[in-house]
Amino acid sequence: MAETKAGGSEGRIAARRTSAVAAVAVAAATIVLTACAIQGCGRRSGNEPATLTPFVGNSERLRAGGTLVCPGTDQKITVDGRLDEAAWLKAAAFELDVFPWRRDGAAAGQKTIVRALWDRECIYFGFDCEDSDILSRVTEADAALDGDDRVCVYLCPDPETEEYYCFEVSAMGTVRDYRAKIYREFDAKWDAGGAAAAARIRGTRERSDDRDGGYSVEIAVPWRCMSRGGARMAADEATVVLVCVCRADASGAAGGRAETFSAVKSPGTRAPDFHLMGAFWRMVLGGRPD
Ligand SMILES: [Ca+2]
Ligand SMILES: [Ca+2]
Repeated sequence: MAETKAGGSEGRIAARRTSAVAAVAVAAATIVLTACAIQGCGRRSGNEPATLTPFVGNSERLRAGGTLVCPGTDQKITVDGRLDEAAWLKAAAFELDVFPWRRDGAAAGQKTIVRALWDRECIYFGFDCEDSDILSRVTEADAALDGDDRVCVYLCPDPETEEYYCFEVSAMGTVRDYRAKIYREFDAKWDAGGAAAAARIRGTRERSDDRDGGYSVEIAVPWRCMSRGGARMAADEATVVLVCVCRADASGAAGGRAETFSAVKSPGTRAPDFHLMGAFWRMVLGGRPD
């Protein structure tokens, strides 16, 4: 269930329309894959960083061919860029800890933690991005976000078709959605009806002479906007979706707009490119909310 809070001040910028949906009942939320010890997690307020769940090893397991179990939730997720719903504490969490194309060979760039939840209406992703230099200037929906700080979710619910659905959200909450097919067949006109996204910035935008804290993003993607088996998709427990989650970290340190990419796994290409099946990994829906 998603609801977007539109408007607001800097740091709370809603990007998509409200998607009010009916209430659904409870389901048990399970995380099979995670060795997730929830410590020091509580509801936050204001602009506190959305640092929630310590966890270790999920991304490594996904790289090794493991499957991420995405817990169901019966809690309303308000898509406002704040991961302060209690449901996020039970989400499946992983880190974008691979930087496939860093020129200097350094292992680590800026930290990104991603969380995922689902209910009958939507799949939800929450991002917490450390970012010392937030660059985000594109305000027009569906415009290219190259050069802006952004996070990306690609969902492939029907692997046999190699068709997938793309959601890119900038640090200021601008959304670009499109449908794609391997390899790089893009349908920019496709629109995810009912999808919602919002972002919150901790710091300043478009200023590289100060040090920012980072930004957080919430995304809600309705199942029904995607198709599987030639029909509108409906989610159920044990549904498997292939997922690629990545981030482009823009920085202006060199006077231009350099980008550093991170993800769960490297697609193995020389040049930055996540539009390959090798960039995807498996997610299964757990804990049915009905
Ligand atoms: Ca929220
Ligand atoms: Ca940045």
